[in-house]
Amino acid sequence: MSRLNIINYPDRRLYTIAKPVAEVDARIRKLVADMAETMYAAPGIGLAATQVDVHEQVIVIDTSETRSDLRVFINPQILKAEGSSVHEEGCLSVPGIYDRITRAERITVSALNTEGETFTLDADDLLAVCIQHEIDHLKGKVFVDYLSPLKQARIKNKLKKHLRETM
Ligand code: K1U
Ligand code: ZN
Repeated sequence: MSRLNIINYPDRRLYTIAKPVAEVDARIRKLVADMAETMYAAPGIGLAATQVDVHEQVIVIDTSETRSDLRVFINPQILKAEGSSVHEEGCLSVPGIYDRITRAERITVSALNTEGETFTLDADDLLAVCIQHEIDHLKGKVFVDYLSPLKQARIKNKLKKHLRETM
């Protein structure tokens, strides 16, 4: 397994729309293993392939306390979305920035697993938030895009300043 480099906002590559995976093969399983290693090391509770500059529809998530419940979603699709709730979100591509985002409270998602089999999952709470956040990445959307232009400008300045200070 290898740790992958995570692209930082506002890199334009984060705005690429990911293509569906044509075949779940050894290459995709290696990508999943590398993404899981990268997510656990970061540490994060989710990671989309877009964030590691691979523009195919692959997501890994582990919202468990014990960090022992890896979930993999290949070609995910939200079949149903109900209610709305506000949750504080962060993003490994936007380090140090957290803000409140409104999303559907409960979702039903279908996807392929690492064997290429279709499954359907009902999700709520943090898992539902995380799945929606990661599917947004695959669509070329970052959570800060939901914030006001003023907040977005402040975040870009903060990240640029941080980059200057660490170079
Ligand atoms: O997509 C990402 O960048 C991962 C992101 C997922 C996420 C977090 C919170 C709400 C929605 C989506 C993160 O994992 S940010 C880091 C984080 O939240 C966390 C890290 C370690 C332990 C617990 C949480
Ligand atoms: Zn993110």
